[in-house]
Amino acid sequence: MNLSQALSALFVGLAGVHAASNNPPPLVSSPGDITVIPGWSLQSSIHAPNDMPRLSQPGVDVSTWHRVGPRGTVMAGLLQAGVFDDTELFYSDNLNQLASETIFRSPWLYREEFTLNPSDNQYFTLHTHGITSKAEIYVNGERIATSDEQQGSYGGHKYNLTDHVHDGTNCLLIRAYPTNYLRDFALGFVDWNPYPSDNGTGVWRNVEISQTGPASMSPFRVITDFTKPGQNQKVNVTLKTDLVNHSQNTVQVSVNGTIIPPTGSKAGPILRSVELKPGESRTVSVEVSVENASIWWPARWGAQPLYTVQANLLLHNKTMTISDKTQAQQFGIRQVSSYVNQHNDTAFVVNGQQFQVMGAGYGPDMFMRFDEGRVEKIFQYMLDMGLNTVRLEGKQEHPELYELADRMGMMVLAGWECCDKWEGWEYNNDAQGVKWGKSDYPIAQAAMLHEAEMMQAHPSMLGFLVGSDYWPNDRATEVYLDAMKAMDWKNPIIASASKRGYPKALGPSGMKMDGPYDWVPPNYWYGDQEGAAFGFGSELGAGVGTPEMGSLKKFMSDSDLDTMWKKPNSSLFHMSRYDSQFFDRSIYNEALFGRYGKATDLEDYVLKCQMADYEATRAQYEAYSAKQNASRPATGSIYWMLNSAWPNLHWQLFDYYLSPIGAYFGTKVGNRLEHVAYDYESENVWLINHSLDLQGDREVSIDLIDANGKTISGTKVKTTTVPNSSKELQKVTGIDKIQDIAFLRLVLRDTKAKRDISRNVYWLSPKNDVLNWDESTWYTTPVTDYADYKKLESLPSATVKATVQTVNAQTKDGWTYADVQLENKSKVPAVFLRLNAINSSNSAEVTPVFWSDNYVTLWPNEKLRLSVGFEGDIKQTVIEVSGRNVKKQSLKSPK
Ligand SMILES: *[C@@H]1O[C@H](CO)[C@@H](O)[C@H](O)[C@H]1NC(C)=O
Ligand SMILES: *[C@@H]1O[C@H](CO)[C@@H](O)[C@H](O)[C@H]1NC(C)=O
Ligand SMILES: *[C@@H]1O[C@H](CO)[C@@H](O)[C@H](O)[C@H]1NC(C)=O
Ligand SMILES: *[C@@H]1O[C@H](CO)[C@@H](O)[C@H](O)[C@H]1NC(C)=O
Ligand SMILES: *[C@@H]1O[C@H](CO)[C@@H](O)[C@H](O)[C@H]1NC(C)=O
Ligand SMILES: *[C@@H]1O[C@H](CO)[C@@H](O)[C@H](O)[C@H]1NC(C)=O
Ligand SMILES: *[C@@H]1O[C@H](CO)[C@@H](O)[C@H](O)[C@H]1NC(C)=O
Ligand SMILES: *[C@@H]1O[C@H](CO)[C@@H](O)[C@H](O)[C@H]1NC(C)=O
Ligand SMILES: CC(=O)N[C@H]1CO[C@H](CO)[C@@H](O)[C@@H]1O
Repeated sequence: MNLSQALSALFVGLAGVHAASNNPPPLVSSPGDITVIPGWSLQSSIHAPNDMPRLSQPGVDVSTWHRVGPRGTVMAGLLQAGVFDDTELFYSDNLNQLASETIFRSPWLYREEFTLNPSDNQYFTLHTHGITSKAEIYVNGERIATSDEQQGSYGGHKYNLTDHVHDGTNCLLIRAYPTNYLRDFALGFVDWNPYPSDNGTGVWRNVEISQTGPASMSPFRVITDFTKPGQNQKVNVTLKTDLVNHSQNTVQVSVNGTIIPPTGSKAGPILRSVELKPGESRTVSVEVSVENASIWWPARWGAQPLYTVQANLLLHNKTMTISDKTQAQQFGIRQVSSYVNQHNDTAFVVNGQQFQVMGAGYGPDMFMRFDEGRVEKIFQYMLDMGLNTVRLEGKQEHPELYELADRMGMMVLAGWECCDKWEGWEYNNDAQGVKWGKSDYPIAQAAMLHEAEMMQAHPSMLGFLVGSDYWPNDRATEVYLDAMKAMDWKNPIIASASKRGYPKALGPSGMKMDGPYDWVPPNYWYGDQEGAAFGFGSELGAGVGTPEMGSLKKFMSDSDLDTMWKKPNSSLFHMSRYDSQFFDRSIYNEALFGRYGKATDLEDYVLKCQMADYEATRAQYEAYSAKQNASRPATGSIYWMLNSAWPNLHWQLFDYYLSPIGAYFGTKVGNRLEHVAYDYESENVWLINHSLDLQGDREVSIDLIDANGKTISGTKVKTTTVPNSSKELQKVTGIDKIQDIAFLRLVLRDTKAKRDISRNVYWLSPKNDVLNWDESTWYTTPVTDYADYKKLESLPSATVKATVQTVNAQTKDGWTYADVQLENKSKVPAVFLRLNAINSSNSAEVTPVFWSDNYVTLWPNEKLRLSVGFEGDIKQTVIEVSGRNVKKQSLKSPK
């Protein structure tokens, strides 16, 4: 279907009323049941009658409406229903064709019928978790919520359905109002990408119906008194739940539950009896003693043991009937705290250890489609790159994200989004968000209560930022803090992601937001200003993340691709939004051509981009790693950004199709657990250790050669490494002797285990980039003289022998693991070798794909073995190898 056909498909009408068909099984049938509305019929209010009471009666024929899943924005629904196709929408500037569609400026209806069998003493509740931007809710012809009550993308509410439901078919109708990011508490993209055509309007999160007896209970909030690991640790776990009496009588109830501990740990029972008077709501605390507590750690530092708690609320009548129950909830035992150090920088502590945040900023899908499997792959990529924290800037997604993070050991820095309505403060003149009025505070309160409840028990929570670019005013801060307190929030609460100001009640944020967001050279990170490696950088990076050719061709037309390299200052639809600073690649391209030479064709351009991107992310993470215990420590770095909401040209470490790129492997090298890094500014070598337990003797080899493979210098240094710290080793000799270009190889070796731990090659220019710090802007620091890598264009060519070895093909889970042996058969270095696994049936890159290393540079006659893992069959996979000065070859898999 092309776009104009798709648009006319939006204009589908409404037929008459028809009799209700056979009743399916009831949605909920026993006390304690809670069920997600399984799907919706979706229609624009323009194409439906305006009579909501009638439309929300069972029996209306909506068979011509779009059938969509349980949660999804309007666009997500239309994509799911096949009205649009994202391959087509994302191609070139096709999305622009929807920009002026008036259909997105009117409300949309989500309607569903379902069966219930209410009986005496049974109570029904509707649970919302946020509807964008706001909604009226109707049940069986009656309005149960106004759009003043049900407001905001994070407004989670409970509505009492008891008097509104009946035996047989019931109907729920939601009228969701269009969204304006400046006016509504929604999920905006600011300058990340073009806005989704519907601004995210709709029932983007699940809606649930629950049934209880006379008394109900809330999910548990979990508090532990754990501070630091010790032996046979005894930990007190406090479980809190809110009980409500729905009946006209005094009821005697018991909270009766169990904790299932991980192996080796033991937890007491949960038992507590209380009397609830008529009209009473009360919070009950149960303290449970846990012996041999299993401690939860971030991925790199240990395991992720999880405890599961589940309880029933029993009525004390003769049969001890269940009145309500909690769903199984996971929690972990660990402690997280933060402090502002003497430099006014925030630092985090996890289980008593200094925790340097190495993170990146998360982008949800542009249409808020949530695929848990995709998020899992994204987190796997993060762990593979050595990242330990994901920052969600107002994109808190769904409970599944936190459960994944708990299981995978990924720390989460959640928080509210910048700009837009969320930061409509009197003192914020940088953004256009409508200033807050009296009616906004209850919306913010509901949002904070709901998100805090969802996140509270998760061990993966590192903190919550109640502001991003700007801090909340005192009144909003009080609203947020009261809500956090009500939800027993024990993790750090931080005023904002910048140092612009702070509310008294919270104190300084200790996080800097001084850029860069656009290109800066590698030596920038070793400076002592702006975003350089000191303190906590809450969102920063050299703006890189260019996809490789295979991905580019999926979303860029030939003319878009021509524009990208032939008109370096032109705007591009697949960069940031049109009104942002980042709509073109002019700063990046000027540096790229200035340092690597003008692009001669598209392939040459993309290859140069990969080198520049690799260099950029490696330097950022290496510098932050190197300075982790400097006199002014680098306490954290959040790369801007991790991934993109749609196929994008920058601000990402892998592309929308999950293809790892130059920026990915630069990050992966820069974050290695143990590593040696070159300091572009001081010309020193740094020894880095991010582990808590690796220590002892190490040997570092430092070798510098020229383009012909001739040695400029070679040194071996003996040293010892200490956990969770870095130190300067010594200066690289011979940098001053570089003629046109040189390659520096650093190898870190564990001499006892006779094993190379880290191996890494830099290309170095006879002159360094020169920064003009005084002319820094919020997004970059200009460069007055560029490093010169132009010699890379005329390197003597190298021959590399490459073979696929040791194949563990198609293991039980369908994954293939293989090694690729590379051998440089030349006397000159083989530079920037890229290995790519291609599916031979469709010529597409296999993703996700996990390479131990990539974009590697080999010394003359050097051998290097890389490993790869991917889902698929090696027999249908071709491994391609190419390089800056190496001809492309395709490897056949061994028989
Ligand atoms: C989306 O929000 C922006 C403000 O951020 C507004 O200008 C635009 O009109 C909105 N689009 C729709 C379809 O409502
Ligand atoms: C843990 O709980 C027990 C029983 O309530 C109490 O005696 C003990 O003091 C608590 N331990 C700590 C460290 O609070
Ligand atoms: C819900 O409505 C029923 C019926 O009117 C009432 O008995 C019950 O107390 C209400 N529940 C709450 C939590 O207000
Ligand atoms: C609590 O539940 C367990 C089963 O999960 C049951 O064996 C026990 O008798 C219950 N306790 C009370 C007081 O009802
Ligand atoms: C705790 O662990 C120790 C050592 O493994 C063991 O001897 C002891 O029995 C355990 N205690 C409990 C309550 O499981
Ligand atoms: C106990 O209470 C439940 C819920 O109100 C009711 O259905 C059940 O009949 C009661 N049982 C007895 C023995 O009173
Ligand atoms: C830290 O901030 C406080 C004010 O919040 C200021 O007085 C102090 O000088 C700052 N310290 C440093 C080292 O910048
Ligand atoms: C292109 O952009 C760069 C970087 O912003 C700038 O220095 C240069 O003058 C621009 N060139 C043209 C022709 O506009
Ligand atoms: C008789 C009576 O007051 N029952 C109360 C039990 O609790 C619910 C919820 O708080 C009230 O709505 C009822 O009025």
